[in-house]
Amino acid sequence: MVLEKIKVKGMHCKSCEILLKEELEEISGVKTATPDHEKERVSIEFDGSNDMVDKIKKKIMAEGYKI
Ligand SMILES: [Cu+2]
Repeated sequence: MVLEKIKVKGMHCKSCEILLKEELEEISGVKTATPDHEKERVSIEFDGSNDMVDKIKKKIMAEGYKI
C-alpha cells in the first residue's frame, strides 16, 4: 500500500470533500481517499501500481478540480 498526498485546487467546502472522496474510492486499487479543502490536498492510500497516480489525477481533473 502506498500513501500519497496530491495537491488539489478548487474544493470549497465539506461537500466537495465528500463527493471527491466517493469518486476516488470508486477507482479499483484505491483504499481510502481523504480530501481536505482547507489544506488543498487529497491523501490517498492505494495499491502500488505505476499508473495509479495518473489515474487518480485524471479523475480529480474530470471532476472539475485542478492539480
Ligand atoms: Cu464544496
